[in-house]
Amino acid sequence: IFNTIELLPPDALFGIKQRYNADERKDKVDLGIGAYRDNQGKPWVLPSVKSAELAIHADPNYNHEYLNITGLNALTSGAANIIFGPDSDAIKNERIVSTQSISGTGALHIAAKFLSKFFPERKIYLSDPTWANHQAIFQAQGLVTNTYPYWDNETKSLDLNGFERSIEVAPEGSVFVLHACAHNPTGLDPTKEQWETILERIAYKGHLALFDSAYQGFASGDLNKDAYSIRLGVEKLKRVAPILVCQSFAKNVGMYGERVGCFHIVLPEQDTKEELTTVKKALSSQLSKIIRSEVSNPPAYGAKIVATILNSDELRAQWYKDMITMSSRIMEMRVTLRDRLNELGTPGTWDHIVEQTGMFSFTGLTSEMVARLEKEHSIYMVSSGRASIAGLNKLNVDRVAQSIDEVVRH
Ligand code: PLP
Ligand code: TYF
Repeated sequence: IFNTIELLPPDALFGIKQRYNADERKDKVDLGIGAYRDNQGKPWVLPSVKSAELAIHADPNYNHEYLNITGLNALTSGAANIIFGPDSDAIKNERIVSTQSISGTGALHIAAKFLSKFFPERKIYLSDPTWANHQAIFQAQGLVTNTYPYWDNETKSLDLNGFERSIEVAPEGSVFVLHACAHNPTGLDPTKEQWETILERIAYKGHLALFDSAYQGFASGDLNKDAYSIRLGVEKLKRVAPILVCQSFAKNVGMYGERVGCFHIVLPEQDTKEELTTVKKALSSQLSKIIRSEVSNPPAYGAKIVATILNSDELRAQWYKDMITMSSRIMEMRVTLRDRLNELGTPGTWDHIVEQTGMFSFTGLTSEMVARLEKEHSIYMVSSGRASIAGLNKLNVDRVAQSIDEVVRH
């Protein structure tokens, strides 16, 4: 009975990784999947993580018991503190319901399940382009997805007019999925002024804002700076509508495979304390029900590591340094690649590589150029021209620049 089941093509991103792994050329370069690499091209365990692991194992009560359905409280509260900020009015007034999730993807999945259960008619608006998994996660729950203009290919900048027009014409109460910072795949974020406009329009039209935060602190090295859009959203919508936040610790703590994340619902101000308590209890019970039938309870080990860091002044200070190590190395590689291309006189302009932020650069290379980089130069990136800058290092950046120069010219 299974013999007629259709074969699907490999996942585009993981397919790149497979081809890269199978490539026997010695000087191959992986600019595909977004994962941080050090200057030797190796995965990096953050020093703050190593210290937290030592502390966890030294605890005489160390064990592998189940967590609660909603996860480790020390994680969810610490996570809310860093994302909403120590002075957050929403935290002080206890307007937030939080639960642990299977990293950022799991948080998006909880959001999608929740929306499909209570608001199945609402359309989900995704940026064009966006992280490939967004569409799949929402559509898998039967939700209808739409796109809003984001990247203007001509100017390599934000299509704010197109974005605003989508907010204007979307049916009231639509869900706008917003990349909190370090937009994947373009590396292009709205400016502070543009965020003001976007969030004011969303509030005015009574839409729901869903922030996807996968790069807080990883993008700029500064947790506060990278949470600007979310905190502004919480402020602008506090009398209007709830905000959904999907928070990943894959990149900023390097917890990729440990699957540490949180899902938060920030409620608007309520008329009475009783009302707030009632709605929070109801939401928490519903999120628990979703999680119980799917994963029963979230994974513990990575959650303990991140919670240990978030709740220790000393480890938090080390973590801030670690994020600066990662973000500044990436920035240095952006500058080096741009400079090399300029020195080579490679046709085109390359400043956007430096202006973009986070893990990725939307290089502007065509899919044909990307295919030639892979075939002729053993350099792997996404066919859209997205390069994971973290895959560049001092040893390979010159060769990458020369190879780009070659495929652009010929
Ligand atoms: N959202 C975006 C835009 C991402 O780029 C990522 C990871 O790359 C995620 C969410 C979530 O990833 P994870 O499930 O590994 O936390
Ligand atoms: O966009 C990328 O390259 C990565 C892909 O759990 C990815 O972020 C994202 C999440 C994940 C595994 C791979």
